[in-house]
Amino acid sequence: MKLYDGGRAPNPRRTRIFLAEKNIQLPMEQVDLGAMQHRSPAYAAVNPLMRVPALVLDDGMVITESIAICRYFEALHPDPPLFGRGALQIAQIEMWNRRLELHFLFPVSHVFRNSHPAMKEMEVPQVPAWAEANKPRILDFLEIVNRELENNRFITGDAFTIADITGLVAVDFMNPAKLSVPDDLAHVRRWHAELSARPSAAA
Ligand SMILES: N[C@@H](CCC(=O)N[C@@H](CS)C(=O)NCC(=O)O)C(=O)O
Repeated sequence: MKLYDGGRAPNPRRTRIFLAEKNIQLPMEQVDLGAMQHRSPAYAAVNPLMRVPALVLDDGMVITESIAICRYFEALHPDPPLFGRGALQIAQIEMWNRRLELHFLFPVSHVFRNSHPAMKEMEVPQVPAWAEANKPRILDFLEIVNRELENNRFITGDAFTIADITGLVAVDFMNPAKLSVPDDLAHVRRWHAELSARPSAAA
């Protein structure tokens, strides 16, 4: 089994944090996105979408998509449960993970990819107006997250889950996108500080 990893990029990091929370160690191969290694024919043979992460199983089967890889390991190692247990909890965690992806991580990624000079080669064409259009949407969504965290330690309640991992990675990804959590969103800041202090955040 081997995990193709992508350094500081947010989606591979989601998988690494998840594995660290589960205390799972895997052989990893670094794919250097800056050197465009993920566009090489060798990596395209692993993942035709030319994105990281990708997990290759011992029989050669490939799983891509950070969350699909996490779900694979959740099924193999159910403790601690990071996708929830029971119909309601599983649905709530899925809901928040999707919300945090669609309304936070992806928009931050659009800002970074469409405005940062280092992304010129990867995001073709770069559309600066799309970067600008996403900025207010991120702030509007963070207001909702802030309200949710008013009475919750983690985004779905008392337990740390995959949704918190997506949130942590998205807040950290604001930095290279030249964005930041506004000072008045105190609950988001408190949440981010607690998530950052977990040992898995270093993954
Ligand atoms: N939905 C995929 C997204 C994978 C993805 O876009 N990965 C980025 C790094 S965070 C990548 O490989 N980018 C390379 C490129 O855009 O050319 C997942 O969750 O794994």
